[in-house]
Amino acid sequence: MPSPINEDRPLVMGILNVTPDSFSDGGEWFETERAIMRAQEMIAEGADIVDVGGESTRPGAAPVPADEELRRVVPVVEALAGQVRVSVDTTKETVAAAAVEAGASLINDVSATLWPVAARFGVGWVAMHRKGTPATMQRDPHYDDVVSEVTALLVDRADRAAAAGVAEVWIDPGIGFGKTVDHNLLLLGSLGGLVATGYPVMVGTSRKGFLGALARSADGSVTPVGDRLPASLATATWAMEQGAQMVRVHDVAATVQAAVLVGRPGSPAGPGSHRPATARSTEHSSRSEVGA
Ligand code: HH2
Repeated sequence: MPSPINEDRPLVMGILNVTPDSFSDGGEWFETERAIMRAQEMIAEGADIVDVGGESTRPGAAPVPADEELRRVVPVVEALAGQVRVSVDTTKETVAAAAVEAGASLINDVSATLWPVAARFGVGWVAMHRKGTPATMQRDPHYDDVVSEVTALLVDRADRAAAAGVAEVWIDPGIGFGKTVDHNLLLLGSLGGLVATGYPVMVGTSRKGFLGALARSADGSVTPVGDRLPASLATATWAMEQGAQMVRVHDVAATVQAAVLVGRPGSPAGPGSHRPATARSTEHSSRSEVGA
C-alpha cells in the first residue's frame, strides 16, 4: 500500500542512491538487496516517499548509460512499489518511463525537462532548477539575480507541465546545482517567493557541500559529509517553516521529527497548510494526488 497523505506535516522524501559514486552514500546501497533494505529502514522511520536514483548528480559525476541506470533502478522500484510511494530521480525519458511502469508515481527530474513523460503516464513531476550539467555546474556559476532567474524558469516549466495535463507539479530551487554558497543562501532565504507561486515547493539541502563549508568543524575544516546532520536538519526545518511542503533527505527519522514539530497545531505553517497545492492552472486527477 502506498503511504497515506499526511496532511499534518510537510512530507519527507528519503534518498536512496543506487549508485557507486553519490557524494554522501555512494556505494552503500549499490546492490539491489541492500538498497531495498535501506528503503525499508527509511519507511520504518516515517519516509512518505522513497526517491530511487541510479545516476549521481554530484559535481563532476560521470554520466551513466541508460541500460546501466535501468539495471540499477527498476528492480528496486519494483520491490518497493507496494510498500511506499516511490519516486524516480532521473533525467532520462527511458528510465523515467520504465520506473513508472515498475510502480513509481513521481518523476524527480533535476533537468526539469521530463514533464511530457509525466503527462503521458498521469504521474507527478518535480521540476528542479539547475544551471549547467554535473560536469560543469560548479565552475563559477553566475546569475544577475539568482532568485528571480530560478523562479522564472521553474514557473515557466511548471506552467508548461500543467498545460500538458500534469496534475501534480512540484518546484525545487536545486540547492547546490550550479550555485555558490551565497546563491544557495539567497534561495533558501527567499523560499517564500517560490511558495507564493502556488506550486508546492520541495527542497533538498541534505548533507550538501555548502553546509560543510558554512557550519565548519571545531578545528575550522570543512565538516565531513557524515557529520552534516545538524546543518541538514536546521536547513530542512527552515525550509519547512517557510512553507516547503516536502524535503528530500538522507536522515529520515530526525527529519520526520522536525516535520512533526513544524506541522504542529498552532504553528503558522501548521496542519492543512502543507497539503500539496493543486498546480495553478489545472485540476487534480485522483491518480496524481500525493500519496496516490
Ligand atoms: N539533490 C540531489 C539529487 N537529486 N533532486 C531534487 N529534486 N532536489 C535536490 O536537491 C536533489 C535531487 C543530490 O543529492 P544526492 O542524491 O544525495 O547525491 P548524488 O546526486 O551524488 O547521488
